[in-house]
Amino acid sequence: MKHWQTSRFTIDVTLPRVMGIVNVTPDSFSDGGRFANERDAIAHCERLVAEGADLLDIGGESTRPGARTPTAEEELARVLPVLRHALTLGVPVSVDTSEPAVMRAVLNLGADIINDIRALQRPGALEAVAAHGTAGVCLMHMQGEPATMQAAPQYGDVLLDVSAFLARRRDAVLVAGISFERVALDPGIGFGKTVEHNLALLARQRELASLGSPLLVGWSRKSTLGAITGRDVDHRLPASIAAALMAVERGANILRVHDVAATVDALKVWCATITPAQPADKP
Ligand code: 7PM
Repeated sequence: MKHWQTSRFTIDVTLPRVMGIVNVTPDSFSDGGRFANERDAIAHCERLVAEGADLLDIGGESTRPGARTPTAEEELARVLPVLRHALTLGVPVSVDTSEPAVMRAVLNLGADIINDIRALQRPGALEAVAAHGTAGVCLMHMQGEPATMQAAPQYGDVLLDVSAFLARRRDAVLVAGISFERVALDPGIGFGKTVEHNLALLARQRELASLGSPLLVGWSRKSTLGAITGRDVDHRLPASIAAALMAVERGANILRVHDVAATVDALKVWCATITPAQPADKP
């Protein structure tokens, strides 16, 4: 059984899993303050689990170009109340962070997974996860930093470059004492990549799946889908579903999505076509 080991859960990824996105970044124009956002985020966690999310991913640092980097205290003030509630919902919970102080605090509270778009490259991040001892980790590829990464992304061969980076970061994590079964890898769709780079990563995603770790991918509502369809971010659900199914067909194990119910339905159709082996195939 292929699996992803996390603090409280062993996630069976024999069949594709759905990770629901919970955003707790502040809306700088709403003066409703933290508490309205907090209540909304908690309600959103419950809704995603009811819709069939296998995992929740809580994020408190906006990766939008130009967004100001919050302090660890600000990030924790947003994330902790939502995390505390999410941990009662019966599914593994990951926290999207690159900051070692945030990692330590959320792991202390019981977060199952650290999802780091910087692949534990900040000083102290590797050590923070290693010291905890049982948490899962998702290592994502990004070229550059969110503020500037889309300026002029360049690769030799994007598949080979991303694959080599992920293999190298996984090695670093193993050397730090985090076991192989606790690591998932992610090509980082949209993070320092052109439309063509992102599409190559989907077309040749098998090469990433062959690294042997659970493969997590996020195509949900991303701008490449906007470039292909001409749709703005609120009208990218059909495109997101198409990309999600193609990713699964090419070996993705976990889909990071906004629209859980629709993705779960699409995966039910996909699963119905692949399992079990047809009686006629048996001797
Ligand atoms: C602005 C730009 C807002 C980008 C939000 C985003 C991924 C992730 C994100 C992903 C993993 C989004 C992204 N994307 N973590 N965090 N993989 N592991 O569209 O693809 O959700 S944030």
